[in-house]
Amino acid sequence: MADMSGHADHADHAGQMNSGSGTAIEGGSSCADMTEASSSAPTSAFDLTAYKTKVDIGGRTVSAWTFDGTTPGPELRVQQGDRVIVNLNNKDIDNGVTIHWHGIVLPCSQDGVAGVTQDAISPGESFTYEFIARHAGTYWYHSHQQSSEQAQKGLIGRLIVEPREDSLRYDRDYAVTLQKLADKHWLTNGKREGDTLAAKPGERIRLRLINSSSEVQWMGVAGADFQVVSMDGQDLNGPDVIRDQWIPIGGGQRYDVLLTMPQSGQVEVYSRNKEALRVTLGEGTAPALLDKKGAEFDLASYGTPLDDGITADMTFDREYELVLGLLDINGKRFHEIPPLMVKEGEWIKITLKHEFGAEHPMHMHGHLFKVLTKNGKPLTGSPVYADSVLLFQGDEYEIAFQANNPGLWMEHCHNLGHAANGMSMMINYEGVTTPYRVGTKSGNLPD
Ligand SMILES: [Cu+2]
Repeated sequence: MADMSGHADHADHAGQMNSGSGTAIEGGSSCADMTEASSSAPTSAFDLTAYKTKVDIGGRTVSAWTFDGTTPGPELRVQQGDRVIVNLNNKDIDNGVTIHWHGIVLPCSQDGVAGVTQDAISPGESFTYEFIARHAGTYWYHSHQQSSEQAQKGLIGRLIVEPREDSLRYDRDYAVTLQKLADKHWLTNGKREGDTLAAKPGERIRLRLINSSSEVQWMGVAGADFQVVSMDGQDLNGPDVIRDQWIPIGGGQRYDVLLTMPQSGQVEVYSRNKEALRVTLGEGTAPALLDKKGAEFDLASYGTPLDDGITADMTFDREYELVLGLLDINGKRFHEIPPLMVKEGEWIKITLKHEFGAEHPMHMHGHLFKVLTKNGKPLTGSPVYADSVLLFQGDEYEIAFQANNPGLWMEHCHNLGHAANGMSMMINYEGVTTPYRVGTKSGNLPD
């Protein structure tokens, strides 16, 4: 078994990026053996059952594939540092299910990728996931077996890791899932006419916006100034108070906003072009809405700089370039794309270029990376640490991470239709193997 010792918690982000969850055995090791070491961490245990049922989406009943009968599934809330144990049962999802803990840095065998880190769980079978929730923040979970089909049919849920100490102060903490169910019903927290959340004048509200759909959602806050306090679960440094800006949330991404309720009237947090994607906070008069052509939030110049020593001009052990096309990476698809090889301890830089086509929210498993540059320029605001970066046509980003979590990790577009068409590849540590296989013979189809 891999040595999992020496993973103290780190408050700072540079430290966070260095807190992987496993250490490779000399001479090679199997992903299947990379598990969380025992410890005295407090335990948060859950049972989830995947099954088909009908759900009420607000005055209308539709078919869905669910965890525990709802979509999104149960919100799992844990404390930072907890040992999270989730026993997943598959009742009747014929082709099998898994759970991928999106954004969580965990041991390879717990990543939930069918054919890479485990076999899909057949009907009547179960699998227990176990990992330490090292990093506080807003995460989510979804099946990573035929994920383009299973996530949109409803096999998703939220995972919130509450910080042991929060420098932010707020009175209410709400998570909000933006969803497209069955490829047609736009839902906010499972409701087709938006959600309404209680809030009193003067209260501070933290809203954790999770885009579980494959399409970019431009979200605006009407009726209050706000701060973007976190992206992909990772806090931003010195977040500016802003107003009337549209935030682009790519598929799989999370943005946490913090706002103070006005002395009278409501606050509306809503999508620029999807009527059903909205949250109404408080009571009274509805606020004036944003100009649809108003300013757009830019992660490259938001918040306050903080030197963590990780920059584009530092020395990297390996540098890779990924050119994103319409539905390919470097002109190739799936296993034709050579994996990015890394060795434990190395610093890796990846240049992502999006030359042609629709937006690509590129998601990396098993690691947090730092966004170094956007379109050739270093970020001028807060450092941004994330598990995904959203590229529009013409965009170019440099990102960096330390190879500190041995395993076999997916790197893919989180427009899951794009992933299912080939925008899916691997980041592989040298010497790490897997006993599992992808393909129609094994039945493991992660997308
Ligand atoms: Cu894409």
